[in-house]
Amino acid sequence: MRKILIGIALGVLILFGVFFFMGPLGNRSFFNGGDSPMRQQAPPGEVSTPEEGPVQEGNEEALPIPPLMEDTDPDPDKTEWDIVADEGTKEFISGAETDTMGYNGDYLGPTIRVERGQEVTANVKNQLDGEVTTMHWHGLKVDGEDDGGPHGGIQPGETWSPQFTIDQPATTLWYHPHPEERTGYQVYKGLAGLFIIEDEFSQSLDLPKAYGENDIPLVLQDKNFKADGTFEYVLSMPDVMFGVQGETTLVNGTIDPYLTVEKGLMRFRVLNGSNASVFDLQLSNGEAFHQIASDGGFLEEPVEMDQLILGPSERAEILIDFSEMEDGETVTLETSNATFMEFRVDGSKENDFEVPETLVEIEETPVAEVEQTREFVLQGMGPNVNINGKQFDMDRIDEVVELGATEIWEVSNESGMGMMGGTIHPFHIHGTQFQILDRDGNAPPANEQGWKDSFIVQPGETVRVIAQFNHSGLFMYHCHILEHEDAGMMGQFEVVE
Ligand SMILES: [Cu+2]
Repeated sequence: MRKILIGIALGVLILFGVFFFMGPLGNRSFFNGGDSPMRQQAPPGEVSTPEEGPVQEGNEEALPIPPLMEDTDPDPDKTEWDIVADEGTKEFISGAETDTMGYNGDYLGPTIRVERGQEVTANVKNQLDGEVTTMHWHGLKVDGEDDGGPHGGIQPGETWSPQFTIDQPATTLWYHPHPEERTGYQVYKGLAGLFIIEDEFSQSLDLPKAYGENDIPLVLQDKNFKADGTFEYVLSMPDVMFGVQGETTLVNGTIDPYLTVEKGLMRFRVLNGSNASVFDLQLSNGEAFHQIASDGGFLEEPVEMDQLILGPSERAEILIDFSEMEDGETVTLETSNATFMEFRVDGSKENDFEVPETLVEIEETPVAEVEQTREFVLQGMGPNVNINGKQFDMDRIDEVVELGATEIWEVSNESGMGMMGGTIHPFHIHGTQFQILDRDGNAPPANEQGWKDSFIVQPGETVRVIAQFNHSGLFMYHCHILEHEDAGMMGQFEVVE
C-alpha cells in the first residue's frame, strides 16, 4: 500500500514534469525515437581526437550474424549448451567504448537452433558483477521450474542447469533475463538472443533456410547514445512513463548496417528486442513482403503486407523478394521515423525460391472446451502501472489454473485513459502459445491468426486470447515494456494438477 501511495505521488509529479517538458504526449509510444537526426553522425564528444571522433556514417558495417550456439552433446537426440552471462564492452560508435552485457560475448548472444524432440541441457552461468540474473526462454513451452522467471535467480558465480524437451512446432523464439526489477537494465545492456526451433515441416519447406546466408536473423533494438558515443541505462521521466525508447536503432547490435542479399527471395527472422518501442516496419521502396510465421510458428498461409507492426518481444518471419531488383540496387528497412538497415542486391547470386501458397494447418483451439474466462485490466501509469489493481509481488500467486485447462484470457487496457489518451501495453503470457480470438470483438488481422505469446493492447482496447495450459508450475504474465514489467505490471499464475 505504501509503495502504491508513494507511486501515486511520484506519478503525479512525473505527469506534470512530462507535460512541462514534452507537451502533448499520447502517441509517443508509437514512435521509436524523437525526430532528431539519427545515426548519420554522433554528436561531437571529448573522447578522442578530431581525426578519430566518434562518428558513425550510415551503412558502414556489414550486418553481423550471431554465431550458432555450440552443442556440446554428440548425441543427435540431445543438445547441451554452455551459456555465460557476462559484462563486456563494445564500440557501437567508433572510438567510444560502452559497457555492455552479453551471452558468450560482449553484446547479445549466440542463436540457439534446436530440433523438435531434442532433450536440452542448458548450463547458464552468471558471471555478472554483483547482479542476480535469470534465463527465460521466451515462448518456450516448458514447466515453470525451467521457465526462468523472477523466481529462478542465478546468483553471481553460480550456474543453473535446467533440462527440458522441445515439444512445439518450428518457430523463432528468444531468450533473455527476467530478474525482478532488473529486466529492463539487463536487456538494455545486451542480454538477449534468438532461439530457433526446427521440425520436420520447416526442414521440408522449399524456402531459404541457410542460416546467415538466405535465412537471416534480425534483432531490432533502439538505444539512446550520449554525446560521447556511449549509452547507459538511466531512466528519464518519459522512460518511466513509456519505457526506454531510443533515438538510434541497432540491428544485431550494429548501427545502420548493410546486408548483401541474393537476387531472389530472402527470409528474415525479425525480433523486436527493444525495451519499449513498437516498430512499424516497411521497405523504403514501398514494396510488399510476406509474413510466414508469428511468435509461435508458421501461419496457415503467407500474409502479404507493406507494413509489419511488431511490439516489444514479438517475432515475425518474413520473406522479401529481391528478384525484380537490379544488381547493386539498394532498399532500406525502416519505420515511419527511423532506418534500421540497408539491403544491397548482388546480381551474381540468384535464387528461384517462391512464396508458398500455403504453409501449415493450425487447429483452432475449441472455445467449447473453455472452462474459465479470466479478466486482466491493465491500469495506471508510470510507477503505478498494474494489472487488476495489483503490482507484482513475488509472494502472491494471482491466478491458479488447472493443468490441461483451456481458458480465455481477456486483456483490456485502461491504462492512463482519459488523462493522456493512454499508452499501449504489449502483453506476454509465459508457458503457453495461444490464439487471439478477437480485438474489441473483431477478428484479429491475418498475421495474428497463428500462434502467439505476446500481443499489443491499444489504449481502450480489449483483446481475448484462448490458451491451453499443458505445463505445470509457476509462470508470469506481464507487460513487455520492460520498464513497466520492472515497475510491477506483472502477475503470477500457477498451473496445478
Ligand atoms: Cu506496459
